[in-house]
Amino acid sequence: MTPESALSSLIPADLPQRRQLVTPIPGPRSAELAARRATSVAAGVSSSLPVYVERAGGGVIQDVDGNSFIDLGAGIAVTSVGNAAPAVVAAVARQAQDFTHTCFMVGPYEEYIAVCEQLARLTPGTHAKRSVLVNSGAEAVENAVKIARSATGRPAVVVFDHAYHGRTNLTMAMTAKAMPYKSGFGPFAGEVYRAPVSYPLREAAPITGEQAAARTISMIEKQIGADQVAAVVIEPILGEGGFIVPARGFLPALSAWCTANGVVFVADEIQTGFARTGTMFACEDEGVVPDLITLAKGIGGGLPLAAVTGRADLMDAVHTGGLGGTFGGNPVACAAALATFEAYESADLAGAARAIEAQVVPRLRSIAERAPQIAEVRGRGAMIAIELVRPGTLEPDAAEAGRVARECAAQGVLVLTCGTYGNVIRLLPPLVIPPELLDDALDVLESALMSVVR
Ligand code: PLZ
Repeated sequence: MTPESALSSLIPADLPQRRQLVTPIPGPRSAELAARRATSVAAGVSSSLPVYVERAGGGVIQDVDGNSFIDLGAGIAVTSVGNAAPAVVAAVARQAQDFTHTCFMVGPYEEYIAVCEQLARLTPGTHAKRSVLVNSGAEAVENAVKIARSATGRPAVVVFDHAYHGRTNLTMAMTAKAMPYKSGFGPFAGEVYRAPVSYPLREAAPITGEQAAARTISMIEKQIGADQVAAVVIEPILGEGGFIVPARGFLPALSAWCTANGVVFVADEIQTGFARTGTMFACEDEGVVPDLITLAKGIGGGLPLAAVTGRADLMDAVHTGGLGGTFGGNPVACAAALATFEAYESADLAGAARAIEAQVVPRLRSIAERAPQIAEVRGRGAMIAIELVRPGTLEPDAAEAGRVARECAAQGVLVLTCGTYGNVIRLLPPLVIPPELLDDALDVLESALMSVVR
């Protein structure tokens, strides 16, 4: 199979790849479900789309009223191989027939081992590696911290401004943004220290990546002490914080400092990983080889699975029985992951991500020349952001981001927002999205950005 035919085989054949609205948004069935939801689902859980999903595949989400939306969110960077990708569906069905669960800590099975072998092969670096499989991104980050502390005997964890690492107690402490993630949920875990990152658009004066790293390192040395630091945990492109791409040189300098000081460098590639940024992992862009890498989202074609993969000496420093969990490395999720890994390579989805960048970024840059509220278009591969401000300033405009997202949804295009200031539109399409469909979505996004009813 050529990469092109491998790619099109990931799209369910009977789901038309088009945008089509056949009812008002939300339609009557969605409105009914919204009413049921109000009396059964906790109010703390929110949703971006006002409609309820019936099917999804390729670049399309179909709702319960028969409306078809273009999916520029991929379930927050999860369904990179496409939703209900036929190869993944078949692997899931096969595994579910054999057995759905034994618990790897009770009755181990081959699929778990095969996933760990593939992760060792796919992640940066040729050193000996080990993996542990868990259920969610937050759980992977928690385990990376446990492993780093156990291996180094040190307490401190360094995280960054604008970081997002999850919603569990330890990862809330590691996440930067108070609302909605932390407010009212404290007290938080101790020994978590926040350092400045490199955010080129918002530096007081232009500085290089190396200079930004020196600023970070100086803060760590003065306020924590290098010999107290177990791990530095960083997203190579900061996701929820606004798709912030650190200046070139920042990550390599930070990683080199970690190596020189016996600090475990943890790349949180939960959002950036698995071909999303045009390479299998975002770290590869600058040749950074992390000691540990946290993985989730794109790992399993939509099934819940996550992992910590890293240096064998660090991973194996933990005592027997120190890592685990009932569902971690569930066999159905592992089967899905194995089919998903196959798809990334046979369909060259990293190449597809680069093609998406080539299609989207020049178009957005040309819109930016005409839309004064766009401060910056940035990102890599199929992880692309538009940061919105009050024209002529750098003052974040969250209301404008919300307006654009709502207007897109009303026209049948799902776009997500993000950012510490809530003022960033982010594009995370499935990597299998057909180019014509993506063009149609960009037309809608352009008219939403240009229809300034401000
Ligand atoms: N690390 C880098 O992006 C999840 C969060 C959505 P979980 N990001 C989406 C929300 O509002 O909850 C994420 C991430 C990075 C860790 C996580 C956490 O992954 O699988 O959501 O626990």
